[in-house]
Amino acid sequence: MGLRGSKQPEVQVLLLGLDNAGKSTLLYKLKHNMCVSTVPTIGFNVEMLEARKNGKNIALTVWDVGGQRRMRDHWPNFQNNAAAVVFVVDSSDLQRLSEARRELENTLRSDQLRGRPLVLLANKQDVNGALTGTEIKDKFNLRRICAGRDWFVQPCSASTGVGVEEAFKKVVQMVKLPSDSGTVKENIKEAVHHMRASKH
Ligand code: G3D
Ligand code: MG
Repeated sequence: MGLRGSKQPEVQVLLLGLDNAGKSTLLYKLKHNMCVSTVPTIGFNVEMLEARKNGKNIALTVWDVGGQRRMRDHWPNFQNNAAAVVFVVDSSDLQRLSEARRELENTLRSDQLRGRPLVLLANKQDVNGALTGTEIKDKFNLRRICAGRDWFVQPCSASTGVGVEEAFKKVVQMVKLPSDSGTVKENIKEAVHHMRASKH
């Protein structure tokens, strides 16, 4: 059973990236197709999105667990059941590119995420001077750090919406449906409990 009691296959997607990369903006754009003004995420945002894959309706639960430094320690709690990783990069913030790259490399090193597909979003393409998707791909040395998994780079702008739909479609195309999602709910409950507890 899914989180809302539905029987459709449910896959977990981790939305990661440094703070200010545009994760929350992207999530709300996807969910509501509108721009809302975001505040830095403390804790996490989660949205369930519907999609079709292999002729079935599926539910994608997208976890935006907050990119702030102190939240990054919690990322592993969400990695257990992740079917895919979406990593958002602020392509206009050249000063933090290497920090973003390091963070991505660390994430991909996780055993729990082994072989999971990665969609890298080269966000903020609407900003003058933003690096292109190809430039980010090269700077991040993606071909090397993504050996052994499917990966794809999608340029986008979470605020204008350009490229956002394409990114979502790519994620749907790349995720593998879980053969058994029975334990997913329990693990999520546990992670949420842990996050709540650690806020106090
Ligand atoms: P985060 O959730 O990754 O921390 P947010 O990032 O979604 O909160 O976005 C951080 C800031 O970047 C926000 O600006 C948001 O409007 C802006 N932003 C997100 N995506 C884009 C984009 O594609 N283009 C541009 N130009 N800005 C974007 P504020 O000013 O509200 O802090
Ligand atoms: Mg946020």
